[in-house]
Amino acid sequence: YDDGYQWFYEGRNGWWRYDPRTSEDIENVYKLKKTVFETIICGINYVIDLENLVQYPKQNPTKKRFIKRAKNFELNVLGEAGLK
Ligand code: V3L
Repeated sequence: YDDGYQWFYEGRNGWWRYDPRTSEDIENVYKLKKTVFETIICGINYVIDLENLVQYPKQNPTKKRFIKRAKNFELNVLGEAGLK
């Protein structure tokens, strides 16, 4: 069922919602209590680290962004996957 929780990643002035497929993948991994997994976003391999609540491109671990699990209304949402 859908409990309304979604996943967000950090922008400069707020939070972007992940695309629905990636958000669902993260939620499933979160519920399995797994900590780290990899996924492809826009053709780029990202590491999603649910222990430290960050994502980063596998090839560039310095480019970390915070990620967050929340309901839409709890955050200032900038848009979805870069689209306003
Ligand atoms: N989903 C979609 N695009 C992403 C994601 C993701 N999970 N992670 C990174 N990118 P990096 P402001 C973001 C994009 O972290 O003005 C936003 O979606 C990322 O896009 O070095 O700072 C906006 O489109 C960036 O273009 O791998 O809030 C844009 O930044 C690129 O991948 C500006 O947002 C490199 O990010």
